[in-house]
Amino acid sequence: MSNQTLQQPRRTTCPYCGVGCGVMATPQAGDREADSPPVSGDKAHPANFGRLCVKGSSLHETTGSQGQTLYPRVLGSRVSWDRALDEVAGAIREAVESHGPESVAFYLSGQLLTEDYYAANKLAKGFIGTPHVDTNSRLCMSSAVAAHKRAFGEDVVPGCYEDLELADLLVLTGSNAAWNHPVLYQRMKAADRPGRRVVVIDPRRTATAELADLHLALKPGTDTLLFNGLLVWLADTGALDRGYIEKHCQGFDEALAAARCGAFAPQQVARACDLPEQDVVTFYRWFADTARTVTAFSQGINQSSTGTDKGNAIINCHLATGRIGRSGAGPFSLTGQPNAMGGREVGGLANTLAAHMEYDTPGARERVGGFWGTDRIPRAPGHKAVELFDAVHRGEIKVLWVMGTNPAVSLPDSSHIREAMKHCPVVIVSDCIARTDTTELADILLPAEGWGEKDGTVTNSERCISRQRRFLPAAGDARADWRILAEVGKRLGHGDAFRWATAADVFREHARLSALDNDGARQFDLSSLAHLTDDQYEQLSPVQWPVNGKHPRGCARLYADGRFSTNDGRARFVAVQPRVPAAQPEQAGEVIINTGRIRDQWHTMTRTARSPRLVQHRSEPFIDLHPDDVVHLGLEAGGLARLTGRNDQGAFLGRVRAEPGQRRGEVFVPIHWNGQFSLGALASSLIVPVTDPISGQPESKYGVVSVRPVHAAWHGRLIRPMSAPGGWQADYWTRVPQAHCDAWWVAGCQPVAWQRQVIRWLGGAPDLVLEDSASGLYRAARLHNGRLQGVLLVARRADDLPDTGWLSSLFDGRTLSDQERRGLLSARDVDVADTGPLVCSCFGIGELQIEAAIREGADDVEALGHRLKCGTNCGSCVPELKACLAAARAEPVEAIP
Ligand SMILES: Nc1nc2c(c(=O)[nH]1)N[C@H]1C(S)=C(S)[C@@H](COP(=O)(O)OP(=O)(O)OC[C@H]3O[C@@H](n4cnc5c(=O)[nH]c(N)nc54)[C@H](O)[C@@H]3O)O[C@H]1N2
Ligand SMILES: Nc1nc2c(c(=O)[nH]1)N[C@H]1C(S)=C(S)[C@@H](COP(=O)(O)OP(=O)(O)OC[C@H]3O[C@@H](n4cnc5c(=O)[nH]c(N)nc54)[C@H](O)[C@@H]3O)O[C@H]1N2
Ligand code: SF4
Ligand SMILES: [Mo]
Repeated sequence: MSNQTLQQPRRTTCPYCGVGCGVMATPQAGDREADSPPVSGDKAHPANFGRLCVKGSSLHETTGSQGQTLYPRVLGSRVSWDRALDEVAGAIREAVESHGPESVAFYLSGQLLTEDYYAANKLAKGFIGTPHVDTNSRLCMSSAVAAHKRAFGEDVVPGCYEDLELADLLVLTGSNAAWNHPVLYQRMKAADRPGRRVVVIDPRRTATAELADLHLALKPGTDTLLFNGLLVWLADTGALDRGYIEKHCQGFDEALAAARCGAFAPQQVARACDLPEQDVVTFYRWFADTARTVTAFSQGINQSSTGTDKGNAIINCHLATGRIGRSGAGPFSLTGQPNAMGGREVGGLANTLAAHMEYDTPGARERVGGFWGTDRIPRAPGHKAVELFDAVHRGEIKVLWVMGTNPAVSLPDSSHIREAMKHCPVVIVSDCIARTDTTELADILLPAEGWGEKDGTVTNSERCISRQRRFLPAAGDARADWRILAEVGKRLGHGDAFRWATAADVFREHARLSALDNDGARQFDLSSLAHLTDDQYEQLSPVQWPVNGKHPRGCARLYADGRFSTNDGRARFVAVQPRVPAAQPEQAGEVIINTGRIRDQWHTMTRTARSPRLVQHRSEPFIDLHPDDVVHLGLEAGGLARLTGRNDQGAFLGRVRAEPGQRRGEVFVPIHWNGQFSLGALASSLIVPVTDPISGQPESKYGVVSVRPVHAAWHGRLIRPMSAPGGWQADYWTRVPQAHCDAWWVAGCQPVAWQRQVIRWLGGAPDLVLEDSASGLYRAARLHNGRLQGVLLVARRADDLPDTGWLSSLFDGRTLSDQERRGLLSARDVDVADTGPLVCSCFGIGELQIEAAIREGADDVEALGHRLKCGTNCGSCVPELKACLAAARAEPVEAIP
């Protein structure tokens, strides 16, 4: 056994969602291209107790250095670090001298570690003196942040994960936790017991709704109406906690009066939200009757032009019933990114200063300036993300440094964003992945260390700080983001302020700042961690802030004593007037667009698409519509359609899926595909930059678009070795990365003379061809020295194309056997059975296997799990297993002859 395999696994934290699961990973000394051993869940971590979802358990498939940013580049050419850092510092210095500090801007990310984030905030606000530092958390959490601040006086999530298990009523609104916070969802599910109820509020019937006793498929954007109605119901049915309201809160009468201004009786609410009245009443009754209620909310609440009000309408109901900071009770904002919370702690948002101190907190500017040793801190907040890129577009920003985010894909109105970056004199991009839609726009590209290569901390949704630990050597010359920032700080003449040797040094400074003059006014206080030794930092166990004299081991629930972070210690009710999105469909063919996530991809796919396992669950961009809409809009399930925005801004081309869980007149599209993976399937290109007036968060969940069928004359699959040259063209394509090759799903609107064109597609003349022009079938394969160089499969209908999993496996460089050659054009090993489309990613179980098991008597999910193991790891395919079972029940089992 080699030394390598004898290495002890290291504890680290998953770099994806805000659940923040602990991961065990085995160090790789030297040769990182060797197959990394699979990661596993950390049984000791309080977020997951050993569980991982499919994204977490595929992490080892995403760490190879192929495709990573290896070296710094200036205008495309590889340069030394010295040169790159000189260029960055030089550009910043010049911009500040010629145009003032406000001509420099930073756009950061909730995927940076706290140490990176702290360094960026300190360099920008403290030493360059620009207020224009914002982050992708603006698109994600800023409405929740603003709601917390309005209600509690500080951005605090009062509860913890255990509350989601203890709650007797669990309300999940605007959250598809089954797919987006899977391990937490599994915890909620495992906590199921008689009497526990779950309400899911989401216009779509999602996988999460499987857990629901009541699903409220409300009209998009109407959450405030629903919760305002609830507040009135609570008041009118004697369900208020008057004592709590009087002792610990302010502003109740105004909030109630505001709620009474709109539609508030269940019947009116039902009409306005487009829900059955009985369902509204049931929800209100359950809420009124259940002391232990948690309302968990996510992007269906935050990503709205009224996101902050939606958040406060929810919090109002919890304050009114005194259900906050108690076990099993509270409003619970589910954070998206792994370190969205850490970024909020350091002050990464443009409107905050540092360590939960605001620009307008009396004395804060001077206090932070004194601590950092600077007098350059700006006086007022800077631009929020959408405004920031508008300023870039207007030419006001001369140097833009984008770090750990892909704004060309994720910000609304992506063509405007791309134009802004193209025209910006100097765009610096730090990313661990070389080719993204944003790195393509970089003048200076900096290789950042990625997960596994870097050291630091992240804070999850329940305020739990965990260590991310290095277990891989850096790819190429990559460096940690905080180091890059510190080097630039030094070059700008601020050596003293950036003299950190390790991530531990940065963390201690961050912890000391949180403690500075903190007499309990700010809950965010890490004073007990300010003097960790290097060793203690290395060993740091997960801990929930605050971590201070009062709570030396951290604290699970805050505000239990009813004392909030406001000046007078009272929470604030916020009077909210319901507003609904302004744009409405008017013309025939117009529908409401909703955008969001799928189970197995992470955002812009830079990392998750590197795992062949993760591209199988949904392999191409899709458009979900109600089956009735598919018919009356003249579409075809399995066919293609194009969405276009008003004024022809943006477009989305994807596969139509008839989805009974969609409301009529509304489509859902995934946010993940972008220029690296598809032709024109950029959801954000269809989102107009309407933002919440308080938080500045874009309304990414809502827009009006037209939908039209795209009539394809043919559909195809092209499989080529990785990075094979192109030369072919199609009206539709999506790249489906495989382990040893690339698969392209393609379609065209005009017939193609394949005999002539095939050379372009396969990079040479085919060796095997099968053609049936009557049925539109064409199949060809090319070999070189017995090795496969390309396969092209074409059919008139997409449904007639075979699964290509087996073909893809033949590109591993082997010389094909006769049997394999014989199977090429039928796309399957002639001796092995086809398993059908993948359902369970964890165990690689396909639909045909599941159907066979059902025929053999497996009659529920447990029985399927018993036989095939499907659904027994992360559990996120359970809804699909249920659908297979339901479909089988609906079919006549066997006709008796
Ligand atoms: N697999 C996966 N997991 C992820 C991520 C990922 O990219 N992939 N990203 C992470 C990040 S950063 C985030 S922010 C979270 C997001 O996690 P979620 O918020 O759960 O994710 P979304 O799919 O964006 O949106 C949630 C739901 O809001 C619903 N919705 C839309 N409009 C409304 C409305 O008006 N009212 C209500 N009540 N609901 C509405 C949508 O139909 C959708 O089902 O996920 C995290 N986890
Ligand atoms: N229409 C629509 N738009 C949305 C949303 C939506 O629901 N609908 N959701 C919004 C939300 S909630 C979010 S969070 C955003 C997410 O959107 P983005 O932040 O743009 O998406 P990611 O793909 O996560 O981009 C992260 C980038 O950082 C890189 N990276 C990873 N680790 C590191 C590191 O340690 N250092 C550096 N320097 N780089 C690193 C990755 O390779 C990747 O390129 O999208 C938002 N946009
Ligand atoms: S639930 Fe989130 S944090 Fe946990 S393994 Fe999955 S993606 Fe990672
Ligand atoms: Mo997010």
